[in-house]
Amino acid sequence: MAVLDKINYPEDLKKLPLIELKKLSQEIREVIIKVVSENGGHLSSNLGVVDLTLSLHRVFDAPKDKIIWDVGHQCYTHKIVTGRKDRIFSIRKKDGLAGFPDMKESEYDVLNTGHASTSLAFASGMAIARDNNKEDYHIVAVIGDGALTGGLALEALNHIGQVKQRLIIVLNDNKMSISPNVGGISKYLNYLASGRSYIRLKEVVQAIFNAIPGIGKNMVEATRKLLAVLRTMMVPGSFFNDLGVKYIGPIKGHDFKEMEKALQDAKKYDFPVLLHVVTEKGQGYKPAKDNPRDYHSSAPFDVANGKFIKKTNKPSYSKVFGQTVLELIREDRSIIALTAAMPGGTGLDLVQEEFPGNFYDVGIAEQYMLAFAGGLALGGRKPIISIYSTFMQRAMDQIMHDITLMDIPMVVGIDRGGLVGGDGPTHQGIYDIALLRPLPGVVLMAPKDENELRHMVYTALRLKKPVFIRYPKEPGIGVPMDKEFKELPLGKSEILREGPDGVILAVGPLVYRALEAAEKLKTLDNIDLTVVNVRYIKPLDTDSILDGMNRKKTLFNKKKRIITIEDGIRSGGLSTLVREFLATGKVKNYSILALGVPEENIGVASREELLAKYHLDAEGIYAEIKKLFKKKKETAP
Ligand SMILES: Cc1ncc(C[n+]2csc(CCOP(=O)(O)OP(=O)(O)O)c2C)c(N)n1
Repeated sequence: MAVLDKINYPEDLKKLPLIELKKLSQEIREVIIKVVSENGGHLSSNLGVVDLTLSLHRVFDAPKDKIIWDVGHQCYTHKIVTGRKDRIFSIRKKDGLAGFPDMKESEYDVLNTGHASTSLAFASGMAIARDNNKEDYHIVAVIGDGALTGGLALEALNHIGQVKQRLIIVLNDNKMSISPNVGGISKYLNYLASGRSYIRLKEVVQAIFNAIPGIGKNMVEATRKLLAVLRTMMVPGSFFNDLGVKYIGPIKGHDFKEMEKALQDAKKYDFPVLLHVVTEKGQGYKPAKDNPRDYHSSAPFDVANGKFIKKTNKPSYSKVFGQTVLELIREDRSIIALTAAMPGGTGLDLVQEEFPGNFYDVGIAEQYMLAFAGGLALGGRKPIISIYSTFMQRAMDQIMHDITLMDIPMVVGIDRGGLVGGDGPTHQGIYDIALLRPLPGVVLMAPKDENELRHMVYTALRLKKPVFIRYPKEPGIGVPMDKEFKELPLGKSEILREGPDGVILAVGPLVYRALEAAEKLKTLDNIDLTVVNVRYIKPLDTDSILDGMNRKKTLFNKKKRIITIEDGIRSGGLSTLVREFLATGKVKNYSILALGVPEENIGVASREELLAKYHLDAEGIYAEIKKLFKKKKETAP
């Protein structure tokens, strides 16, 4: 009988002898590997924290004690042992378990997470609230070495060390963010984990004595004695201790006995402690252990050989973006490519390999990255950033205060703009248009396909302004790629189909879905529409709207029809821009159908399922427009 069969809740774990615990950890790894091989998901990180999670749930009493997972992508074992074992194969699927902690899903999920570095701030606030309420429970924040590079986490650490309330920080150090971790703190953690602080001290003391002329060699015995005393006085983790957070570690994160002893120990303190737990990403599955980056957010794969199951040979927008930046750097070395901890996901790893001097991975530091890019630009470099739409939200103040108000030139690729499958509400890229739209001087483009993306990056560099280019997480269309770059005239859209009955304005690759719908409307319903690839959401090509609306009169267009299609939040997005223009009075007697994402909390589903849900696939666009015209036809004279 599998040990997992008798585990449903944390109490069940507490009874297990060590031998069964080790067997359970193996069984859980097998489940995680199978689940991710089928559904896709965060493999490496989840395999890395199986033992840590089991230890936490054995030592603490959740849900009374609060265990907070930073980012939350590593929560699979936690979900398995907190009553969700039977649903684990539904993870990331429509109506299934969320891939991240979700308070609505379980009382064991203290916090909804997805964006990095929030755990310490929440833990700190909750600890103060607990103490104010005179309640008694433990608060444990589990944060990775990657998430600790985020400014928000460091701000929290700064405050936690000052207010000194009781809480436990478990630093899960696997030396990796998604890619190898970067920065001084990461180096410092490696130094602590290696136990080199004493060795280093020894080297320094010996070097000092040896450097004293004449007496150096004779002091060996004295040095030895001094080192013995210093060793007993040495406290590792001085950075944390000096901040006011007691450092405990390093602790072997796959050794249950050592971990549980350290966690029990941590419970005793009535001030903040940090347990430095060293784990290994991908533990238990060789392909993930050998290549933790590619299995970080993994596509489905064949368990037998670790090969990813490729659904298409069409290039992703991210890859095309990275390739384009690489080609541009070959011609112009003043270009600097920037990512905040996502070199692989953004395609900028191509630049990192060929031009490491023209590339910076700043860690999970989106705010810093934008301001840093501002500095590069003021100094005469040409920054090109790639950032996921959802994480760009973090850097909105830098975009406003530090970039657009000074009109500092840079190119920002907004990757995963629009509806994003799998990861759920925290990872949606649907707010970018609405956030950027009101900012003065900003140029915002969206390519209809991967070839146009190349021209946009090229054009953006030449505009010498803050330029944002938004593209989705889906395969490219598979169009042929132009060898030569060309400039796309600023603020000009592209008319792809002409018809007198109304005009569709579509954003990004939704243009192709709109074209498909328009063809079907013509063939089946004799509704003949103009289709415009918006290209520039800002500045918007209002001439194309006027042009599209002032065609010859037909049965359908007595009232002017305009349809906006965007996979972003409707309020504040393209539809709002168009409404604002129409409200100027230049167009009379119009009506607008705005297809986009309503203001609601989006559940977990694939991108295609979400597009269908919001009538943004070809079928949905067709049906919605047909409905609109049916209404019209009935009332037409
Ligand atoms: C603000 C923000 N930026 C980027 C990401 C993307 N991201 C998800 S997990 C991750 C790496 C986190 O590394 P670490 O905290 O060490 O956890 P590990 O996966 O190594 O366990 C990154 C960069 C994010 N979730 N949030």
